[in-house]
Amino acid sequence: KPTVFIDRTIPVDVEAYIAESCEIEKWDHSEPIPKDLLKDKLAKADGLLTGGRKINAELLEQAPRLKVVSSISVGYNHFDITAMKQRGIIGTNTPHVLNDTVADLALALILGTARRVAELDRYVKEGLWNPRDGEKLFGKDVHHAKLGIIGMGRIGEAVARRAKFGFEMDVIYYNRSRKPEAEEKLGVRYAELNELLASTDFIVLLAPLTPETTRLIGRKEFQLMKPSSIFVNISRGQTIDEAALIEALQQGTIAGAGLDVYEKEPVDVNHPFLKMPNVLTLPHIGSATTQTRNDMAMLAAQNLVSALTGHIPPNIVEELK
Ligand code: 8YV
Repeated sequence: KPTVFIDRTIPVDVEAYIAESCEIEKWDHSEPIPKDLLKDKLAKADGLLTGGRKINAELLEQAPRLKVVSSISVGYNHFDITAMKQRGIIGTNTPHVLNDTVADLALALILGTARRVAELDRYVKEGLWNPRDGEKLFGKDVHHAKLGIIGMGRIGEAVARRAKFGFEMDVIYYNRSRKPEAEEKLGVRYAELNELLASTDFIVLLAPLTPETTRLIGRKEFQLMKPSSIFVNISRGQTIDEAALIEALQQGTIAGAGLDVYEKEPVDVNHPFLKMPNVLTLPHIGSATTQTRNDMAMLAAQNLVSALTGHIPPNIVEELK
């Protein structure tokens, strides 16, 4: 039987599924694994089931038997594609099963930031509510507003569907390539990035992290946005210039931000974002529901087992196909 190193806490039924055809070495996610133990487990591993561990040449050098890395994530920026390709190692991810859960959270960030939900929840709980507050409590309308989606992949389409049919928003998108089917079925319109940034009330960044999208949104892009606009990032922290976002928020270049991802995670307790009432800060919970994480773990296990039992896994990442 092939040996699999499970580098992540996974549901018992998923582990049982893997155990039907593989020997299992594991380490749960609660504590960082000691270096010498990681080395020992990698040395035995034909397959690796992981979350966000950096899969680079240094790690692969310690895993001479490795044939497949199966990530429990849709993003795979932690894969060093060149190093994996050089060693003929298959890399897989878990698309589709998390689309709706992540899209729901994107809408939560839009609504929560627009109507100041976290800020005003604290306000009530701190006993500050004054019936004469009036417009001090006002937020921004989401219904019928204009939404710009950067990255019209599967999750982007799920966000557009919610925005169009749930909140009657006018939705435009920017993407590396045009999406005529999405335009047809969802009634969304393509726009060049600068037009999208300058003309929308809400901007949601959903592009995967690649060399091309690293710091895609920086000072120039924030300065194109309307002063009343709200920026939402649910992709990766590195797709923006975080210092430029801090400056834009401090200078009122934009009205607010809803963030689930950061350049450094966990975000530092003294980070400026945590002191800004107009910034909603969530701890990278895009896919974090029980059902979705179980579905992701099972799909990752199916990718892993199929690769180790002579089949072609359904979700090999594009660059390693
Ligand atoms: C994972 C993520 O969903 O799926 C992704 O790309 O952003 C992550 O949140 C999570 O780490 C589960 O592995």
